[in-house]
Amino acid sequence: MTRPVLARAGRRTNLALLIVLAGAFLTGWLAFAAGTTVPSRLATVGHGLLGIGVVLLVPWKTVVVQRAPLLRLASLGLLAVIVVCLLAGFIEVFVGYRVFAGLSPIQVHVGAAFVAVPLLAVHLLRHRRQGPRRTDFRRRQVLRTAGFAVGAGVLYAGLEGVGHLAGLPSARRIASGSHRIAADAMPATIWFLDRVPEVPAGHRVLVAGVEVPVSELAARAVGVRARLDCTSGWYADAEWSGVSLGTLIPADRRVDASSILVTSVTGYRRRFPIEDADRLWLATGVQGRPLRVGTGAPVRLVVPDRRGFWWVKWVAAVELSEIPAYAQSPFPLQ
Ligand SMILES: Nc1nc2c(c(=O)[nH]1)N[C@H]1C(S)=C(S)[C@@H](COP(=O)(O)O)O[C@H]1N2
Ligand SMILES: [Mo]
Repeated sequence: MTRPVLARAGRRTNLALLIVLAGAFLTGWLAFAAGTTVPSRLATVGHGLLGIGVVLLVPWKTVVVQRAPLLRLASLGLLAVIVVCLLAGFIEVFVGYRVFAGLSPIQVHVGAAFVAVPLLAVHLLRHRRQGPRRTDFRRRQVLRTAGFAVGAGVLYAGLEGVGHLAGLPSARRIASGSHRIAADAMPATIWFLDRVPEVPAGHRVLVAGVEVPVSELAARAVGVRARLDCTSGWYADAEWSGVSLGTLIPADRRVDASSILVTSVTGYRRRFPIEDADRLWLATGVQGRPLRVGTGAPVRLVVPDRRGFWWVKWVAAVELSEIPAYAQSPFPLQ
């Protein structure tokens, strides 16, 4: 027996779930891309609302699943990874940054989302004939959708309220969703497939065609306060010692360039708009000490207002280029 409100579960439930999942996937990436408060907040709040939207659709989807004549393996797999993804997401928000078996909740969350994509593709191919119909845009449907959105908003606000009252880590997370750790506790972090290299003593960085010894960079360094906000769920405020690229590369040499390409000895690279030169720092120390091997020794980039994956470690070269900064993968590939 199905309760009356759930009796209408069907094509529209599936469609709503698809839209909410696609939106969650997109806002998740946007949250990783954003570096400053307002875009970060918009992306993470949107992501949270959509995640709650998935949970709210569970009763209806359960009815749909119960009616299905046959459950395919890909569909069951999809269900399992979405459950893991949601659980990891809520753990990230309410429990905070923890490392279980070498993985943080966000890493499990993102990993599960990745696995979900091909499974969802198979599932959608099997259930193709469920597209929108003109009747979906009738007043009653629009009102139902609005009611659903309000429900997600109320639940979101309620969960935030509970977090505040109970003093949970969720109440202290910043706009990007990251949780604070002490500067001395910053974990050496690899974006994806990169490896910690061996950088020989006497390393020199090629800065716009000029070889600069690390000792010279260290001698010219000034203090820079910056927040390293990693996409794996933590951030740390620290005092770095570095020299800005604006100081190292005279303005007249920058006039014809569109971007600055910073490459690691590992090949890991990021490209920045030329206007950012004064906000890119070649750092040789942090908190009054030289860098450690895992965290970029002898020299790494410090980029206030950009997420951690922009902070190229073990810098080999800084090049001026005519290629615009947007002509690169939005996220590193190694
Ligand atoms: N060469 C290189 N630089 C890199 C990475 C990497 O994998 N390779 N990871 C980035 C990421 S994702 C972050 S969060 C910071 C982490 O810096 P840390 O190891 O000092 O905490 O370095 C960035 N710089
Ligand atoms: Mo990161």
